[in-house]
Formats: sequence, structure tokens, C-alpha cells
Amino acid sequence: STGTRHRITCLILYCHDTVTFASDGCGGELAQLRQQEQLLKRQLQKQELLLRSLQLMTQQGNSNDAGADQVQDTQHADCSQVYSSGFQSSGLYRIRPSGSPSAVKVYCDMTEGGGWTVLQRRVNGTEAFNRSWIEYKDGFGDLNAEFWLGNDNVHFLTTQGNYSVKINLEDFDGHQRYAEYKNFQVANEKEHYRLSFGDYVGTAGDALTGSYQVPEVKWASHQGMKFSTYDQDNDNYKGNCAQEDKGGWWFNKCHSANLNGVYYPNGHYSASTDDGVVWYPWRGWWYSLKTSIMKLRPVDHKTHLTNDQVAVSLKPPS
Ligand SMILES: [Ca+2]
Repeated sequence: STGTRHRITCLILYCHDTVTFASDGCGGELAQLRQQEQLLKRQLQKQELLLRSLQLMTQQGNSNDAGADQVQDTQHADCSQVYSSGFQSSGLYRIRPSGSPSAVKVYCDMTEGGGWTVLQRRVNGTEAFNRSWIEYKDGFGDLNAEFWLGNDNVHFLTTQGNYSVKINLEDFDGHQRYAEYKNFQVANEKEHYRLSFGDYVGTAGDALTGSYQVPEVKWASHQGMKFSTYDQDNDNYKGNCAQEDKGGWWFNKCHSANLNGVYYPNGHYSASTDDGVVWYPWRGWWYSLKTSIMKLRPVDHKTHLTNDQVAVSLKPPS
């Protein structure tokens, strides 16, 4: 009908932001559309607030070690199995990856589909990351705060199946980005915890491949790199990247991502070398990120939350 056609014309003009009250005769339509837009924006804000408070509740629930007590003699090889057996709140659990000589206490992140075994967390700089080979091997820090899970554990985890790593990053303006790599694998200590990974997806840029500037791949890529610490130099640089950049990492010559670097509290920093918590393709070498979380999950992880459950949890409180 003519009415419908007129509405569609107004809608197109509205979408292109070219509509004017006087000339197009869309005044009524425009007001209605603006009203609908405002309503949707308010609904979105409400949902974001609800999500935020749900996240806060989860964080508070994490402050006790209930999970670890619940799973004493563990049959779970990772947090994905913990999740599948019904433990769906984030917190501390015991797992035993195949090949691991003993059970390992880990932080399971049950958000974003659940089942993530967290291998690294930086949030406020309380933990020093300029550590020795043996400390990176065994892991260090506080599982409820900042920590490194340990290269042996990461090796056992990533070689018992096909794992993805998800890297969640946040800057000091509250912007969040992520990078995810399939087939993330860390070799054993004999092979100096050599790193390999597959395809990238994400919003933070593919720092690990270093492919954002082709001529730099040779020295910027972390593919196939061995792990280095200040006391064990396995990089491709004539000097010692770990010593200069003050953290253990899979350095090349030296890096385009250095998530174990120095924690600078203000983001932008100046130093004699790019030693901050760096993810080059997003904020460059001279910006040190506020938050870095690295977590592992098998690619075939099944999330249990049904669409109905999601709908219910997103419903704004009345
Ligand atoms: Ca070297």
C-alpha cells in the first residue's frame, strides 16, 4: 500500500540520517522511530547493567574456595570437564591433566560459555612477573588474583587434546578486545616449552603471528618460539629479550606481544625498551594494558546453557 511504501521511504531516509521534518513529510514516522530507538537503547543499558551485576555476583562467589573443596580427588582433566560435570560457577578447582604427575589447583572461568582453564591473569600489578625459569615452569602468584599457571601444567593441558587459547585484554579506558587461537600447544621442558598455534579470530589483532606488517614476521612472530626467562635465553636475539623486557615469554627478536611484561599503572609509558604488557596490533609498543587473561579450552567444549536460560538471565529485574 501507499502507506507502507511511505513508511519504508521514511525508514530508509532515517537510516541514512538524511530525513528532515519539513521536506520529506516523515515528521510523524521520524518521531516514532526516534522513540523506538530510545526505548531499545534504554533496554540495552538495563541489560548491560544486569550483566555487570551478574559478573560482580560471580566474582564475589569466587572469593571462597568452595569449588576446590567440592572436587577433592579429581577425575577432571580440565575445567571443561569440571563444567560438564555440573560445576558451573567460576572459582578454584582441582584438575589432573593426563600426563601430570599430580592434581593441579586451577582457576576455572565459567563465563563465556564456561570450561576455561585460566593460565595467566594480570589485573593490577601486585605480582612480579620478572621470574626465573623454574618459577615459570612451576607457576607462581595467587589464583584468585595475578598468576602464571606454570609451563609444565600448560604443556600437560595443551597436549592432551586440541585446545584453543582465548586472550582477553582491557585498556585503562575500559575498552575490551580479545584474540583467540586454535590448536594452541606448548611443548615440554626438554623442547623449552616451544609454542605452536593455529588460526586466529578476534578483535585485538593477530599479535602472535606478527603478520600485521609482513616484513616484520621474521622477528615479530611467536610461532614456534621457545620460552625464555632472564636466566635461560632461548630467543633469536643477540641479547636477552626476557632480561630486557623483564618477563618470561616465547620471545623471538623480541616480540609483538609480551603479556608477562612490566605492569605500568597508567597505560602509556616510556622506557628504554618496550617492556610493558604489550599487544602491539591493538595499542602499540608504548601502551601497557590494564588487564590480560589467557585461558584454555578444548575446541570441542559443549556449553550447557540453553537459549531459554540465556533469555531468563538477561531479563531485566522488574
Ligand atoms: Ca638471545
